[in-house]
Amino acid sequence: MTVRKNQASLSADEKRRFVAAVLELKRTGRYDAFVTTHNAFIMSDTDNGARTGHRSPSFLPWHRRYLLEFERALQSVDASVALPYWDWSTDRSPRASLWAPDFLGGTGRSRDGQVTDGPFAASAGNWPVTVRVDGRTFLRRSLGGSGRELPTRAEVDSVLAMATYDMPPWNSASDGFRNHLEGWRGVNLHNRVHVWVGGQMATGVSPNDPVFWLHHAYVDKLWARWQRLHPGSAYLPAAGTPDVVDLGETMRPWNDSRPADLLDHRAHYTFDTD
Ligand code: CU1
Ligand code: CU1
Repeated sequence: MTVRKNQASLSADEKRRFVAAVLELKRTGRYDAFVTTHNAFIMSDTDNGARTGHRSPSFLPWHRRYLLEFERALQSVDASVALPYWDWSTDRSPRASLWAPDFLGGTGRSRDGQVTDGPFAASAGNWPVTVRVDGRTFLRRSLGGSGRELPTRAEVDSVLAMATYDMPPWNSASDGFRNHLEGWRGVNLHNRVHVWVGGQMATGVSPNDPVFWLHHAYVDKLWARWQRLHPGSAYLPAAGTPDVVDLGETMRPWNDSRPADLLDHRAHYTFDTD
């Protein structure tokens, strides 16, 4: 059984194995296929059209399935690997061990944002950014450079307290848990973390930065915590809503996956702590 652990508690060997599996997927081209898929959904997910991955109720189940696909790919390289999660409400500093050279490497240099240490630095030679939105072929970051702080525990709790999953107009203007977690309204949790990291993370090709997976693994964990806090609250909408994925509708690009199939993460993995 896959157990997803807090990245701050990984052993040196667990970090090494995670990084090695990521680099192997990159070497074979499988990694870049994930980046391409994500950017295609970012481009097509709009507030007034068909929307699946973002700005819509299926933001959470879509990314849950997307992470599962990536985790299975990692496990095809090394069966011992699981996705770690980054609790950004606790590990809030660019000096956190997450950003050390033995794991993800640190922030980018001031001149051009280029990450210069760790396994994903351009100088290490194993991380050419090929699926990109501009000409720059190196991983970029500007940790905290946006001038905003990462979300606090109190801000996380304020969003977890919202009892309704989602509501009309089922997009970036909605009230409710999903949209406050996604970050288009209110204190802004998920979107703000993308902006805090900066570089590719602030774009549609955000999975070019491996921290994408650790960020979304934590967003996914917050969904599971919300479900436990609100046992009477269901995924919405239930049925009959144009342009968005209802509870029982299949989700692109997978034709075998409905939100209803993804509500219980325990069928696939558990977390080290609740
Ligand atoms: Cu996304
Ligand atoms: Cu995201």
